[in-house]
Amino acid sequence: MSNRTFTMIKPDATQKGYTGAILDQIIKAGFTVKAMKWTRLTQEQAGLFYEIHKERPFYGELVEFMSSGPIVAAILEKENAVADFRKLIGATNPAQAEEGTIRKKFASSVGENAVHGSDSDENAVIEGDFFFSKLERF
Ligand code: FUP
Repeated sequence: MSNRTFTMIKPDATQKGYTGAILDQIIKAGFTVKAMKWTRLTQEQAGLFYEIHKERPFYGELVEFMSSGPIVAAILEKENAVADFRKLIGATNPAQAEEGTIRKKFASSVGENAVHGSDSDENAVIEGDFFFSKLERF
């Protein structure tokens, strides 16, 4: 069990002005920010980040959406970070997300679902390394 996970606040949420409220909920849930940046992915970068989903029917749409506006990328620390963060954000489809979760409150659809959260310790490391150098982590 690792104590770090990786998140992105997605373009739907940044563009609706939810960044502050989402970060507030994350921090109040006990996560500490180890790295953070406000940036925008090119289509190529979004395609690389989601390469694992390349064969899925929604890949093109996902790449288009994730490069459509700014995002906040962050590495978060907390005991049991990956599982606890997945619980905090809720199900991929906001219609199925539990009451009070970030996706229930801020997401509008399975595609435009406000936040990303790593699904394993291994992917948390890969995804954090995609965005942050050693010099950008504290
Ligand atoms: P999650 O781990 O909850 O982010 O969800 P998945 O790994 O299953 O999917 C990754 C991303 O693909 C989701 F955040 C949104 C997108 N997606 C779709 O656009 N359509 C789908 O049917 C499923 C996922």
